[in-house]
Amino acid sequence: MDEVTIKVQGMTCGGCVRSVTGVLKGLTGVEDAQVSLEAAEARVRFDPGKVTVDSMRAAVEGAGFDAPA
Ligand code: 9UX
Repeated sequence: MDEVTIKVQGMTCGGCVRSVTGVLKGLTGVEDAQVSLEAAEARVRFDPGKVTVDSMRAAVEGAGFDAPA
């Protein structure tokens, strides 16, 4: 299992945090996601054989937030 921290910009309340958490945890291969509003980032534990960091960023962006590299 790998771990990565990705930037997540545009979250403004706890609902946003729940949305981003759900989107990340909904990806096959994502084991856990801890999203911080204050830090504007998500720490994700994942199986690199099943999911890529790029696909995590794409999923976050698809939910309406920014996930810069
Ligand atoms: Mo809060 Mo975020 O009312 O998508 S849920 S701003």
